[in-house]
Amino acid sequence: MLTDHLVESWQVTCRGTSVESFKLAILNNLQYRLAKGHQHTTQYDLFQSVAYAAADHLVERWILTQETYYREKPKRVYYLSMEFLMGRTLGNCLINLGLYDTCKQALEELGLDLEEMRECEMDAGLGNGGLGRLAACFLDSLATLNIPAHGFGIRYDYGLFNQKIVNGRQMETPDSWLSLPNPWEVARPEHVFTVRFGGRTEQHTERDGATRAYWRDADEVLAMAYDTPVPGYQTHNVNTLRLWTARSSDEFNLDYFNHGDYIAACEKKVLTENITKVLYPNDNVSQGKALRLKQEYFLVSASIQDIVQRFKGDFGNDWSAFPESIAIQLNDTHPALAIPELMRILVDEEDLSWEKAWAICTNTFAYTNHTLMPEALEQWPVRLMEALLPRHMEIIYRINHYFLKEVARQYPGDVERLRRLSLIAEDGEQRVRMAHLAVVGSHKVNGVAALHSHLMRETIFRDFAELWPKKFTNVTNGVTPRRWLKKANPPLSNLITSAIGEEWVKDLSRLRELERVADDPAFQEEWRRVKQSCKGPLIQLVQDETGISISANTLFDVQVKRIHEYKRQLLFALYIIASYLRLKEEPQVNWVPRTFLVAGKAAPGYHTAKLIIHLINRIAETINSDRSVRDHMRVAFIPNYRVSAAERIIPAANLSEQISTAGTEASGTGNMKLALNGAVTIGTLDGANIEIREEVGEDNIFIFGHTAAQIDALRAQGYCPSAFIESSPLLQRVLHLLACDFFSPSEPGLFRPLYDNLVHCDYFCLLADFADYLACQDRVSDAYQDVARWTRMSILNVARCGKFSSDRTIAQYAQDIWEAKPVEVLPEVLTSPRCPITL
Ligand code: 26Q
Repeated sequence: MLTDHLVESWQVTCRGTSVESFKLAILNNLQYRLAKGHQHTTQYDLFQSVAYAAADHLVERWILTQETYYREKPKRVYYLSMEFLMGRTLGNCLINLGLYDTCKQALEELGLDLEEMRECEMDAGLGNGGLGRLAACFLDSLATLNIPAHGFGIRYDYGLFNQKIVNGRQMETPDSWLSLPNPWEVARPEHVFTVRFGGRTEQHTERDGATRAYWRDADEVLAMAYDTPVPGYQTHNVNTLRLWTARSSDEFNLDYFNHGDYIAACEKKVLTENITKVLYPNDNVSQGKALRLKQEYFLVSASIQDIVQRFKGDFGNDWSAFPESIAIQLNDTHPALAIPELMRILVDEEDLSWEKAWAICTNTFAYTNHTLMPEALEQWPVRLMEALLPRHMEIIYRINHYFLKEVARQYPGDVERLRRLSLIAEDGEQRVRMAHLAVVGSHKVNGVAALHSHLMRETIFRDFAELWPKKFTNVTNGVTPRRWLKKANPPLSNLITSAIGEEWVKDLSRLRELERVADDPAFQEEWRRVKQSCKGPLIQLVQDETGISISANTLFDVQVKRIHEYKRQLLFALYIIASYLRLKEEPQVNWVPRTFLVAGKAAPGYHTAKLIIHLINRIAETINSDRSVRDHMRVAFIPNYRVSAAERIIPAANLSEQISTAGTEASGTGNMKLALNGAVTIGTLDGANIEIREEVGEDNIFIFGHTAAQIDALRAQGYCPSAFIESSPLLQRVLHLLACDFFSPSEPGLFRPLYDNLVHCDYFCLLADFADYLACQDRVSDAYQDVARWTRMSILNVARCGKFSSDRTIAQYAQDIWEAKPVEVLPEVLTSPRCPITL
């Protein structure tokens, strides 16, 4: 009976892709899911109704996808990440389903506006920056390429903080993104795993003579799953992002309840659930906080248990099938405890020999490194590990023992090498080197851009690369063209499609066909009109958020990314000050009016980064209120940079600032998004900038500054900024303005730390690159004045950045690292369910 009805409802909903049925679905949701009539309906109610209507379309495909994977038992990819920076979902979901126009029209007929509705959606900001957004782009590409994949992460109650600017300073407020219902997630209370912390270990010799380890007296926390569907573009495959939330377990509190201490029981419950309360807001810095370690293990333990359970459902105890049917990718070292966790389950719980278990592990895991910055490399105190994860610490010691034994065999007597390679750092407090654990426990280790992968082999993993040269590889990052061009920039997408068709959305290399029209005056004219039209929404955003008016008839010079010294927002600020000085002193005939736009969050405890934000805001105030220059330049710091803001800022940019000290930015992905939207890059030879130059050609990018090798040499000679200061009178005057409180007259000494740092240390070599940067900016201005030349550059940037699609990146991971193949969910199966439900 139920089966018949399900089939019937299936067919009804399947047919429901008309405007009429979409309208009906929206109204049904409003009434029956949200219990709202015509009165008291909020914008968010309407958004939810639309979101549910869209999500309902995903559900059939989602179920079918999971059934297909279950039936065909292909190799599955699990992407473990502490961060998934998804942003908003509605627009993307409608685009991937091919229902955008249907939905738009349905809403229009109801007197509603889809754009307005989309603005109601909260960003899912469960990430800091590049690493988290990369994970989100990868999910989109995995689904689009029909690869059976799951994302595993944490469902933080609070994502990355919201940034407010108060009197020029960054203030943080909590991001309570779940305060309103999230229509995309499905709670799975039946999918819970117990995660343990603390306690002690015991070893027992069993009757058969084997010793076995037991982990006793641990505290227990439950991990409960929330699933979000991840649709591919123009495919029926819908993958899953599974996020874990911490719930206290009853057993755990029983003691207190039995003793009648209700409040203590509740306190313990609250403490337990703190594990998934908040995302740590550090980007590229590892703070050794115990709660962060707990979060990492919580993600790892729940995910590995889930993976093993599903494996056993599919293959029983045929453990040899494990690495053939499962690939686990570690997004940096944050989930590296997955290695000892899988060892623990296989050896302690499933009774496998150490050797067998180890072979399974190393053939299953692969590790992506995202940074060479020493302060970002995770090292956890052994003392903390022993207290929190006593059994894992033993396993790590044992891994290290066998590993160092092998090293000693290959390099007899080389004690220094053993010290360098060890999983345990012994200088000062003993610490576990998570990167070493990840390298030893994986069969592949990749960097995220060619230069970064090269430097990785030469620096932090030099000894490992000598030991296992074939383990190390490069997979250059990419971004999803669905979100970062089709969705973020409809005017440009439409123009591109009108010129070359829409194949580019799934095969970004097709953008090359634009080269044909790069010099066509009529096409150029259209291109400029479209680029110009993208500025409107950004102008509005800047006005609303900062009160600053900016003009579309200026060059939009944009630096958007996390605020970090190595990214050198301060160098951008110095250039803005220099431009101001030059304009005031010799009103220049060929100055191109510019709007300088900066956005990005500073980690709350990172004082220098916060001071840089403050400086940029003070520079903005000074310049924007100076009548003699304000028609030639404006400056704005756009608060609360996040995915949805990026989608508005990036399409409007003319110039993309990618000016990190060479050798510090692993890849960058904002550089790719901006180039894909027709911004021309000014940048150093760092990260993926190098590959962008290779693709777009030297004539279509502005490169300046010392190379990574030159920076190295500079530092080796004992870099001293004074020589660079002495040789540039302009630089001296710029620095003087910083030192003499020109931008902080009412707060003397405010920016002195920035000045002192530059003049005395300048670790990131801003002053060494200053002169070349300015000269390069002058070349930019010249190029921009030649309208046809600039337009051609803009078109060629788009035409030639097909390489930077995350589809290409994922295809490479699938082939070189995971050996995973696509499994296409067939649409004809959708219309005739062949899986009768038996009750
Ligand atoms: C570690 C331990 C404790 C607390 C926080 C952290 C932590 C959190 C986030 C360490 C690092 C990160 C983020 C790193 C990151 O975003 N790296 C960026 O990754 C991008 C994708 O590969 C690259 O494009 C960027 O170049 C790189 O900076």
